[in-house]
Amino acid sequence: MDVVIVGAGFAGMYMLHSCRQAGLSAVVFERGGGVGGTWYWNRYPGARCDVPSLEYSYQFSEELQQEWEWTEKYATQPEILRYAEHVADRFDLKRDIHFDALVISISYDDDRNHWTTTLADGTTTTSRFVVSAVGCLSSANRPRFPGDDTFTGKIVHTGEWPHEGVDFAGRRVAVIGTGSSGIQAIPIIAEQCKHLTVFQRTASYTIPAHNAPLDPQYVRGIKADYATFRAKNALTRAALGGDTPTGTRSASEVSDEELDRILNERWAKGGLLFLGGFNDSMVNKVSNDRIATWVRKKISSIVRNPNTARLLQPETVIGCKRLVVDSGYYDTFNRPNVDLVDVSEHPIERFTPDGIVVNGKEHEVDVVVLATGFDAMTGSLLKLGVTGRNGTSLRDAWGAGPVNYLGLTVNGFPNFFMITGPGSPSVLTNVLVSIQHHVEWITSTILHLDAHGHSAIEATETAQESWVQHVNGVASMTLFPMCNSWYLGANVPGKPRVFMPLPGFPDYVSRVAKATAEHYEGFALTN
Ligand code: N01
Repeated sequence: MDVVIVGAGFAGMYMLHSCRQAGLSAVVFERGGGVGGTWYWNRYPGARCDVPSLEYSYQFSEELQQEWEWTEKYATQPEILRYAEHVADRFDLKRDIHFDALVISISYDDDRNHWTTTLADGTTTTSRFVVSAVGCLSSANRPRFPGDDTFTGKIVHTGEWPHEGVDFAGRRVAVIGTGSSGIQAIPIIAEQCKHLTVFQRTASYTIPAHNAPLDPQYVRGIKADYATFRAKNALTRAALGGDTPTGTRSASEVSDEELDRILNERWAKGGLLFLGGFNDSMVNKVSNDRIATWVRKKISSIVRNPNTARLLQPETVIGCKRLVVDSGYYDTFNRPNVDLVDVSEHPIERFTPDGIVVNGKEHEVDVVVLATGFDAMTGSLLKLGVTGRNGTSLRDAWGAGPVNYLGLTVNGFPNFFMITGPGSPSVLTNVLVSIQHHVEWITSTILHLDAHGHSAIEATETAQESWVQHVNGVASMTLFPMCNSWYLGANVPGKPRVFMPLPGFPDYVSRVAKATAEHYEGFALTN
């Protein structure tokens, strides 16, 4: 094979298509039973994308983007999975995808300059190139609790949701975790179950989605010139929302009335662009504090029980953990069948056969939903068992945190590429846009190597050292590192604390273009 691709989510699917278009032989190994990646696994009730569907979609085929009809502003998980299936069928991708194919090791052979990928069933495949398309949020973080093996009810994780679904009717349910997954699932589970207890360690800031069916006239308008719509989005820092310009003023300078007016407008519009009402929300602590205070007041105006309202008000910088986009989350705590248990000071002590004990009190439940997130950005990559030159493992090379150049290649791992790897904007963008950028760069780089008689490419040590410094430098100019987020690896005990994604898509794209134009500056190309 020319290329082995790991993962058949949106990154792996497009990588396969792009390889074929370029005349390269390629095969995909996917641990799941179908395409769709994160949308294949995350089938929990309420799962929905927080990027508008007209943006969270491929743009490599004009026919595809014209023919596919999204029904809602924010697409549900089933609809996105149908879209992934449609793309796989339309471009006949499945004939080169092996499903239920768990990769257990990927080893570089120094003498032959090729990679051997081994599956759990012992099958091996050799290839000139390997592309990791494993996704940034695909390795479930499943904390263990004392006694959890004695619990007689059901325990499910949002990121590994049972395909047959979970019947909550008449059941007492616990949700542990209040990030995006928990916050999406909680309102729906509350409607379906007898009683819901939410165990919250850290409150999140969440902004209403104001989801609605898509207006056909609006869709026609976008489709009439989809290219311009896409181009505008790609020029924004997060590669999304080009039609909603960022405010030009500092939140620290406007009057209380003006602040209130702008934030009310953004709240009414809803979604991830809430912080874009001002030009310094994520770089100026004074501005950020004013916005955070406004949101806290908003929460207390919605939640009727003052103690619950107080607990739901986050104390952290707003936006340093990913903002959540919800449908009816705060209002759910006004329901008589929903309780909030604060586990910040008194963590979950243990599970019993019948429930969960916190601060000496047992909460009896039948089902526990772990909405406890992911070993983000590096978890799935490191599970691949990648071994590069001289038998060095990626796990060892990244012992102190991920080190690479442009988030694409690693020194000592020739011809191994990552799509949306750590060190690239990835999770701080509309990831479909980042995926397209990486896929197209990888394919054109392979073609460049072949055209110029090079057999291998990898990052130089110097380039990757300065790239890591660059990523840290950019992150430290923002408020992102100010709380314990998964961006920093802080949610997984023992994980090195390094800010992994790079803020700012357009600047990143120009840096990649410049390095490429300057004869692949920062990469070593060998004959
Ligand atoms: O995971 P999270 P997620 N005891 O890590 C808590 C994307 N996504 O799956 O904050 C008690 O955000 C943990 O508490 P704390 C999106 O990028 C997108 O919700 O660590 N609690 C936290 O509250 C998102 O950011 C979409 O103190 C424990 C929660 O579990 C990312 O995925 C939908 C605990 C985990 O929150 C991850 O979101 C869903 C413990 N031992 C996800 N361990 C959309 O597109 C962890 N927690 C809309």
